[in-house]
Amino acid sequence: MKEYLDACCHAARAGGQQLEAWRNKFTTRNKSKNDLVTDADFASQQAIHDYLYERFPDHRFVGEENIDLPMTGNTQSEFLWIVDPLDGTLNYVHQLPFWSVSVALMRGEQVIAGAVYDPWLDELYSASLETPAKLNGNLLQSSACEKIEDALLIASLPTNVQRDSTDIADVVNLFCTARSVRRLGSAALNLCYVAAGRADGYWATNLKLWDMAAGWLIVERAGGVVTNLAGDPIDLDRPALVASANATLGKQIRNAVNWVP
Ligand code: 2AM
Ligand code: CA
Repeated sequence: MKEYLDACCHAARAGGQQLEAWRNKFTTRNKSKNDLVTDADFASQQAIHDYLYERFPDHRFVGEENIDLPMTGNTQSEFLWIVDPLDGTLNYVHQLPFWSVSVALMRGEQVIAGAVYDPWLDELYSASLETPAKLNGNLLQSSACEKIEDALLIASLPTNVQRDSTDIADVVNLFCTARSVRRLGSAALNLCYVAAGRADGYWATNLKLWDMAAGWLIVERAGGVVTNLAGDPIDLDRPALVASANATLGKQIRNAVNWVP
């Protein structure tokens, strides 16, 4: 396991180096309205892939950016690397310092190791099934907050959120129930902030696996709880989640977003 965790950390840093290198020269294009991708996303994914391919040529690889890479062709291995080479591209493009690289390794249906790297602050979050969550080598512990009225929460909304959607109704109810709510722009880092006790909970309805695989394990290994909106295990095909510092708070967040006006 140690070599896998070590590889997650190295790969995330390798991606982060590319993001730093491209920070003042990238070009941007729209994948769809308000959904951006830059040269930096691709350079980071390539660097992560090349590093992992050298160490684990038989493993499988899925990254957010669709490029043809040797590891993506391997359908045999039970090991699957799941990579978001730049989580928070919109922030990156606007030079708002809240973006990250997320690298996770799944064996079968289980995430066994993960790392999230924030190049701006040089903060590396990591965890494995056999290792507690750490930030730059220091142990992480989620917060002790058990009351939603005392909680600082983070929420994510879909890229082109609709005015009359349940997402908007739910986030309004969170605003009226929690101490406050932030929308920060990188799901992977949001999860790490719950693990670190910088936020007490995080709610998102429709993430992608690469947004949350590493952060999910990091929250759980820091003592936090991650469930779907019903309090059950997450559906990996369509991850909607509540991550919370503890189960007591998680239930209150779920109640708030399942609220019917
Ligand atoms: P937000 O946190 O600013 O709302 C993950 O890469 C980021 O993409 C999320 O942090 C979120 O930004 C945004 N995002 C895009 N589509 C989303 C969706 N359907 N559900 C949740 N977050 C989404
Ligand atoms: Ca991304």
